[in-house]
Amino acid sequence: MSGYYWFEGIPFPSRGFQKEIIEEVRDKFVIGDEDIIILAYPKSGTNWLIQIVCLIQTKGNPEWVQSVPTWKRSPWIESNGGFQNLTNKERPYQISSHLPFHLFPRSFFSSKAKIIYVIRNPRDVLVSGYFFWYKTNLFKNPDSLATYFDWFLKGNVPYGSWFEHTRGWLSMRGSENFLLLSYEGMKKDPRRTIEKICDFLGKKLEPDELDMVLKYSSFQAMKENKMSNFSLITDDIAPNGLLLMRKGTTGDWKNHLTVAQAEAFNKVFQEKMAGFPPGLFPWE
Ligand code: PPS
Repeated sequence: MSGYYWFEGIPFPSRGFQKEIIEEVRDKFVIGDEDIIILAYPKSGTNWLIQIVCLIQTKGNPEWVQSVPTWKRSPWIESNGGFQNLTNKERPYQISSHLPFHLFPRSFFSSKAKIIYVIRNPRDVLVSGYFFWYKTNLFKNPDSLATYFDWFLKGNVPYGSWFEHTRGWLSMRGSENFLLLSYEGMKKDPRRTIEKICDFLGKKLEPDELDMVLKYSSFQAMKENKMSNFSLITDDIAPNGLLLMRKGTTGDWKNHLTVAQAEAFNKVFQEKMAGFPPGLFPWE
């Protein structure tokens, strides 16, 4: 399928990615023990998690998140620009990524670096992705949601199959440097989520600092903040403007998928995600 940049069977955005960087990231990049990694399949709440982690680092002070764009605070390691931004910084790094497990830096697997992986109901991921990518010049544009639905189930969407991505990263469940979060859990109890992240990262916040983290990582605050709402993304990538903060809800898929699509999705989900314990996926 054209409109993507293919690397070893995974479709990447058509601009800003190149084989040499993706290979260097996988084979040579050295992850430090103190680095923090934020990982998610696209449209799962990556930017929200980045905002929370940045605000934890500043103890709730919003100055950093209000003056530096997300991709400079926590660069996506696999993109050309992200790789450059990251390697110009001082250690320890805060790294973001959408990479599937098998393309992530090999050095990570023998490091003590902490990784936070966020999952989201793939039906909502599908709908969020559809309304996001078609506004960009980064991918082949689907002519309808039905087309995108087919592509999603086949894994012919940015970063490949949700099922493979999730299976791959969930193989780290139980490792002490791996924290699993869900978008649904973050929505249900954002305060508890922030506390969990603090515990995992070994950070302590005073109650008023935690209030500030909550405040500046809220949907509304991020939507109004041009450093986090993607309004700084240039016209060549998104000629009609780009809105990261679209709805920010759970279950929006019910407004978009037909009954037949929902049934087909359930079937694929059950087949591909068989073997995981009940309750692991909070939306099921
Ligand atoms: S990306 O472009 O792949 O990195 O997108 P990602 O950040 O992973 O996911 C975008 C969706 O996350 C929603 N979002 C939030 N929801 C609730 N609260 C906060 N603070 C928040 N920040 C981002 C965003 O609205 C996208 O979901 P949809 O369903 O499209 O609204």
